[in-house]
Amino acid sequence: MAEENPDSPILVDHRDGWVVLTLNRPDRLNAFDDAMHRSLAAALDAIAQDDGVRAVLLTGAGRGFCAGQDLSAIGYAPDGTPPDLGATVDAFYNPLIRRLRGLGKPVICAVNGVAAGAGANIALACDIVLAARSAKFIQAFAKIGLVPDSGGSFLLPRLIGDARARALMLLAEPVSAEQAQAWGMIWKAVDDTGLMAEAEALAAHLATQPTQTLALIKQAMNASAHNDLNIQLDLERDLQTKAGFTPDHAEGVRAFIAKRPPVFTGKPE
Ligand code: T3D
Repeated sequence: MAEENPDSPILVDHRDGWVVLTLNRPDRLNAFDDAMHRSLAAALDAIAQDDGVRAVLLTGAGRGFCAGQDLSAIGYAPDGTPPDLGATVDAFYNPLIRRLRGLGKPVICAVNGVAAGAGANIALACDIVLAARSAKFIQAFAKIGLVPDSGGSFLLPRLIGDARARALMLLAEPVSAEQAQAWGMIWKAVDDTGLMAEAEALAAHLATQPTQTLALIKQAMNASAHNDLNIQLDLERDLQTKAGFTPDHAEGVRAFIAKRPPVFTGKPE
């Protein structure tokens, strides 16, 4: 998985039990071309298989987080015939959102600068989103005659309500990090200079927590978006059954009784 090349579109930096993934096309505000998609998919798949990685931090190089699709990489035919954009969504954006939501480890997003188009929605698909105070989120799609993708039309109304989501998508107006926090769109706006330290501390903390249980919590939260209460209650029972059999649950209870901090392994057994 290691990608040491500083020119790689995705930088993979292994820390103690967690990984920093950096979108690395700063000249284009980290807009996605196919190579960056492939590199990120490979990194996430490797992380999914690696029991030693218990949390992920996603961020961007340079002054932007991600400007969505690289508009210069959309392949128009020499005669001007437009490409099938749905094919790109199918091949890259949808699998990316599914990878992020389905990864059995928490994904923190440190939005270090502008997050536009698919870049905004990729951030929203992460589990905990911190943003630099100077960052902004833009549902930029309508400005170029496109519809929100990468889960935006699903995630955004659930985060901030229909009225705000609808207006943001129709108007393509930017939302500041502070407004995003106030609306419940993200976890926290953070001073620019403190963003990475705070995000790294969060990732390091999560990497010491009961990883199997965190995966089950993600599962519950993902399902809650579409389940009714009765179905969700049944799901909670099933997930609690699984959590109850994890060694980290036993350790958590032992540590509580002994009045000492727990030492979670994150292992299934
Ligand atoms: O199949 C499919 O492709 C469908 C999928 C679609 C998913 C999408 O994400 S569609 C939405 C695509 N993204 C956008 O429409 C956003 C375009 N970018 C902007 O509106 C602005 O760049 C920003 C608001 C994000 C930032 O503005 P600003 O003034 O801070 O920076 P800038 O000067 O516009 O950009 C800096 C450089 O990055 C500039 O290059 P240059 O002039 O220095 O050589 C600019 O061209 C480049 N850049 C920014 N965004 C993109 C980009 N290059 C290619 N693609 C971009 N999306």
